[in-house]
Amino acid sequence: MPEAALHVGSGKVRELYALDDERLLLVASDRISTFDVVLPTEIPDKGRVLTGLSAFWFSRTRGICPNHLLALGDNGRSTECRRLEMLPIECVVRGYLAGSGWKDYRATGAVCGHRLPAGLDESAQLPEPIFTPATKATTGHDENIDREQALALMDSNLFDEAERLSIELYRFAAEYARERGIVIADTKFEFGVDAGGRLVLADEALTPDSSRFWPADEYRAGAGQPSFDKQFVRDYCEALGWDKTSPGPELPADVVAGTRARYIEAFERLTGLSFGDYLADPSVVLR
Ligand code: Q0Z
Repeated sequence: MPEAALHVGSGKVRELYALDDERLLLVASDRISTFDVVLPTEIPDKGRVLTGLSAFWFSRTRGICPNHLLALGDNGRSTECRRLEMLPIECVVRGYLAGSGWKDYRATGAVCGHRLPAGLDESAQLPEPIFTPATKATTGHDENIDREQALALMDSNLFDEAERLSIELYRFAAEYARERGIVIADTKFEFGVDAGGRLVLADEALTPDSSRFWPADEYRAGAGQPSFDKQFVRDYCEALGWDKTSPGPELPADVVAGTRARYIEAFERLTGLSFGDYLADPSVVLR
């Protein structure tokens, strides 16, 4: 951490610092959340895995759209990035019916104004990926919105371009990940606008914290799917009978070790690199 960096924001498991007027430092901690609660036990190297994966995707998707990444920290957990004017919406893409998408579909037959075929099962793959934007809740939960609601918050040309880029990024990553045994059921992108008015992909991208990753070999529509990364944590918390209010439970060593191994497995499957090589030199994900 540079001495002079000013703290400008906290996420559940990340911190944001200002380096100067044009640059931010995004730092991913090893904290883990489940059922919307940050647990008291950390998963060693989780922040490094997510930082490395995000940087890997930024590097691989430069041909689709520019991104905010300027440099990776030597510690593997921080990203130096361009400071942008962020869009007021979360750019969510869904390829499968899960979470609030499944809930909304069951209630109305549509998600964010996208009318879907009748009779789809939970976790079903959609005929085409859909763009399902959400508001950025400062407290509580993001709310799914349709195009018209989004246009009350932002310019229509920027909305259309964010939709097009989001779908293209998702298609590219989902196809790539599927060949490596991971279903990316849905994902959330955040875009900013640079001084020239161009859309730039920002924040973290295509990580298990910003997406639903499912093990492809266990995928079967008609029920909820196990999480690629957090399933040991969820199973442990469910077995405890914890009421899902803060504070969450401490995790035992075997749950920590199993979960850490899953994060590293996701990193290694997707990047084709050994995580040890990333720790020795984080720039390996950028080549
Ligand atoms: C990202 C967030 C975090 C708390 C602002 N390149 C950028 N330019 C301007 N703003 C942002 C970015 Cl990435 C920006 N967030 C989300 C991240 C902690 C909030 F690590 N907020």
